[in-house]
Amino acid sequence: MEKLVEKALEGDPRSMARLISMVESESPFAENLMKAVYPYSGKAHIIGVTGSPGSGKSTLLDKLIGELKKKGKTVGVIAVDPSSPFSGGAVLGDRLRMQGHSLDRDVFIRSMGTRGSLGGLSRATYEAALILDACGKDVVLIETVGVGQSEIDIVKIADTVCLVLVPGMGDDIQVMKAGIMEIADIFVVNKSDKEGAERVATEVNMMLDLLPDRTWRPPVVSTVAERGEGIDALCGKIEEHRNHLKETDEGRKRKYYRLEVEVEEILSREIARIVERAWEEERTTELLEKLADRKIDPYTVAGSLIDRVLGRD
Ligand SMILES: Nc1nc2c(ncn2[C@@H]2O[C@H](COP(=O)(O)OP(=O)(O)O)[C@@H](O)[C@H]2O)c(=O)[nH]1
Ligand SMILES: [Mg+2]
Repeated sequence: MEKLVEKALEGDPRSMARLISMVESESPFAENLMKAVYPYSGKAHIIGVTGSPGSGKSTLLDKLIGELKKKGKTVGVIAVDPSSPFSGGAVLGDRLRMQGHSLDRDVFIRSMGTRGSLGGLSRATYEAALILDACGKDVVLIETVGVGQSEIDIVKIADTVCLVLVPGMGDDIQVMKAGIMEIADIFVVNKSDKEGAERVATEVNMMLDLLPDRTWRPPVVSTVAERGEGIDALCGKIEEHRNHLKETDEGRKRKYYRLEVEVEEILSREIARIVERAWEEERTTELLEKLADRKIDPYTVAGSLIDRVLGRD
């Protein structure tokens, strides 16, 4: 495994892919591998792109990759969208199609599934982003489908969150969903070639006016991803946001918040494992019968199990 980590850290795409597979499959080596790569992470700019299915996120990502490559940046992409697997599309182009994605050392693309029915981002998504970061990608782009929890979860991973909106999805505005407005750092009105795009932008701005003043007012950028229009402007705003994070206390606060969540999640996962194991040992037919006969209640059972795990009995 050491060899594999070493090769991945040197930027070998196949090794990176294998490390990601290991965290995705919850391999017993996953924890040690994360410990090994962790010290090298924390340098990449992690950008989340979220929005409703069909809003053009993948198309936008495709163009963003092209733009970032032009600037000489190395890019990692994680697409958490089981409904539309990321193809790499037009910009990655023929050269890649000829040699296969895995041979491109500048752009690494990985599709991942969501864990759980609500589309929440899995821990593995976060770990995959950390791996790509540690392996030297300057930018890690994460595409998530904007349904429910995953669009909120993205703040736990990304430095910069871009929310993609499109005209013609009803003027109740897609943004009104609780919490979404607050998590977006940049609003992208994609499909601006369509009628009603300007109104969407105006409405977002009006809604931003209602929010309490923050040190960063999210800009609203209009794009036509399909034609590559507005991509420079978007790149510019992404860069501006990154600088804002660096120059203000905001960046540090976010980092601390994420580290808090990270430790909390690892703790919950580890404790859940310990408790599950203890319960498996304790769970006899006899005990279940006692529970069924109401000779003992589940609270008492759980309580004494916890006492035993914690060594309190
Ligand atoms: N008219 C128009 N169509 C677009 C634009 N960007 C993407 N599309 C189309 O919208 C559809 C969904 O795009 P996709 O990138 O797969 O959306 P995703 O589900 O958000 O990843 C595709 O048919 C795209 O060609 C745009 O700026 N204008
Ligand atoms: Mg997509």
